[in-house]
Amino acid sequence: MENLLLTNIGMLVTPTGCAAKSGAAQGEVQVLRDAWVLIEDGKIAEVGTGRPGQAGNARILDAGGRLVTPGLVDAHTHLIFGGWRQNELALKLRGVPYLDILAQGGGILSTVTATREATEEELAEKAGLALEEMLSFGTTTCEAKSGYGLRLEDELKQLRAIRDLNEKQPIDLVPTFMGGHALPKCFADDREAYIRMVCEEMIPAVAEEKLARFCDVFCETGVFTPEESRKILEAGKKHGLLPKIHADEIDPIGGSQLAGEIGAVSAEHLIVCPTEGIEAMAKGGTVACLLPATSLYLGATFAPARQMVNTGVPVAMATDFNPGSCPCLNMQLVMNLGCLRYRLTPEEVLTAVTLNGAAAIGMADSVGSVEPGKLGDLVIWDAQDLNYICYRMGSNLARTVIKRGRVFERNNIHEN
Ligand code: IZC
Ligand code: ZN
Repeated sequence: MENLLLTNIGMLVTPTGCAAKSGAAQGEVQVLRDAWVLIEDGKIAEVGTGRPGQAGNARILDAGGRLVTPGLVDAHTHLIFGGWRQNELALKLRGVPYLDILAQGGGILSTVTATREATEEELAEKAGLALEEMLSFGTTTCEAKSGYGLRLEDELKQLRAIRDLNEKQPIDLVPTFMGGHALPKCFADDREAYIRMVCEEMIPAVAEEKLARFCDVFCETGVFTPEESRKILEAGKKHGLLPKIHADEIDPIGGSQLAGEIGAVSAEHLIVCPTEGIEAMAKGGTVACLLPATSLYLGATFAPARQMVNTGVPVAMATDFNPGSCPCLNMQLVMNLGCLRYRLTPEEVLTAVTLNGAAAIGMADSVGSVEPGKLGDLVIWDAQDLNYICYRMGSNLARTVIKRGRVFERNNIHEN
């Protein structure tokens, strides 16, 4: 693999360390001016300022005095699905709520039908296009959930598509099993039977084939109760799948409290998270993975991010890319909303979309900051400083994306 010396960095801004940052530390980032980064064998070998040492055989890339940050970590996506749901836009405009569309057999369940109809290759090909676009926006690591199969063979099909994609394209993918995403129609009269199937058939099979690192569940009114969610997450734990939970997205039914109690690695959404939930997460060491583009898309309120930071809960932010509540791949929009709607500072936002995102998916020891030993994942921005990328909106400011030392230029994101 070619080594790379990135020179003439006007400003290198990065959080530091291999663990999530909370409280005041979330806003404390390292700023190096006139910096350089040496990447060897896909990993960061050295970071310095002033004149770089010998480049050896490394290719030299001049950053032109621009801003450089770590590659962005999108810690929450429903990447693998068949079809889209543009038909729901008209329903939304008529005021039909998200959970009503689901209760009528639409929403997630319509994506389940389309996903069951697709082959593993078709799912991978479609998701591959999404990943190309994500890379062009600066995402270099991405979590990807199953949860549109809701029966063994189709959940495995989604997770195998993720495994295949992980080998075929540059973004590192972290797979999550989410058989607990919705109750399939045919189990409407026997919820317990479905939950038993998730716990006793799907989770063991997923673990056996090593297809996922995490187990996630949608704890929500009309979907899974906290008790049912606990059962699924405990079963996952028993098989080595670390717990994550969709909590307090629409109704505060106890998901965030459960997250803290069972030591979930992350809790997702948290739009209507109560104070007790925030305190439970702080105690349980749970990362709050906030999804502001979903709030925007649902016309909902925004999660109490400032209260979380003040209470010592590390805040991460991600896209929630999915065909229903957030068909968005752009982490730069997420950063805008982090400032404008959560009122976080650009520094807190940067930590949320890099190091804390990495911690939310168990990757903080290898990505999320620009430091020796971590992967050579960086973005050169069409910007002079961090404020600029949080302030501009609707453009793609990621000029060059570097993934494990490979260089991808914007304008059709070809490697060169
Ligand atoms: O397909 O609607 N919230 N799951 C929980 C989603 C949104 C994805 C979807
Ligand atoms: Zn989600």
